Amino acid sequence: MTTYLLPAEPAPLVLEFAKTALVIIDMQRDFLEPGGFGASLGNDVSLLRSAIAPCQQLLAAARAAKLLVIHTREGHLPDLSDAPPAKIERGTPALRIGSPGPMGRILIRGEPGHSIIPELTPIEGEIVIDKPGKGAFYHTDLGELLKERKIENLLVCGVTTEVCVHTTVREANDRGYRCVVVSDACASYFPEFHRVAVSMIAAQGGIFGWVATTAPLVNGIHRAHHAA
Ligand code: TIU
Repeated sequence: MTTYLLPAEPAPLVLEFAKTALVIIDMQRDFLEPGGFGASLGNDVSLLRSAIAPCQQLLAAARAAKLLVIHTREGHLPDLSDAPPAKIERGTPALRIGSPGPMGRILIRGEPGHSIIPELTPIEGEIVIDKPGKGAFYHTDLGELLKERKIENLLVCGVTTEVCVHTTVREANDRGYRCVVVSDACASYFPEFHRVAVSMIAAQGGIFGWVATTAPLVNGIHRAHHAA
């Protein structure tokens, strides 16, 4: 493994892949398929599907190059003890977190809707972080895990751009990680929010991190891997 100068906004970024992890945020059936949490909030879940193929390409490249891969899942314990009442109370009562739906209880760990979509199913050796919040650091062991592995850079993709991707990147940025948001590998139920959320990352000299696209990143991972 070696380094690669990634074309990115607001400026190119030197990536040392041995210190870099791919973080795939919440690519779960609950957000991407009909009948889950995303749909219960009134969203058109088909809008998230554009992120699937780019996430698959990033995942394939990361696996080939043996990069650390982390998948996250948003969800709650069956007894809802980790779900703040303020989070549950929102929305139509029949469609709230914990209510039964076509993919099992909405946003509950262990239910069919909570699982990662089949296109991106984790394989052995990949880390799956279950998180009760929007950010992947809140009430999880992600921080310790990244420290143990001496990770400095996070390549972040998944859904949704302005909610769980943004919250995670903000948390990571404050913890000192260089975050690269892979714009075409993220998606939102609101295309305008996606566009603005991506702009916010790289604005002000990269106030939260960097923005790149899948193709040069995948090329860079392959090139660095074959040069090593
Ligand atoms: N509603 C929405 O856009 N997102 C979430 O509730 N969670 C995640 O982004 N994963």
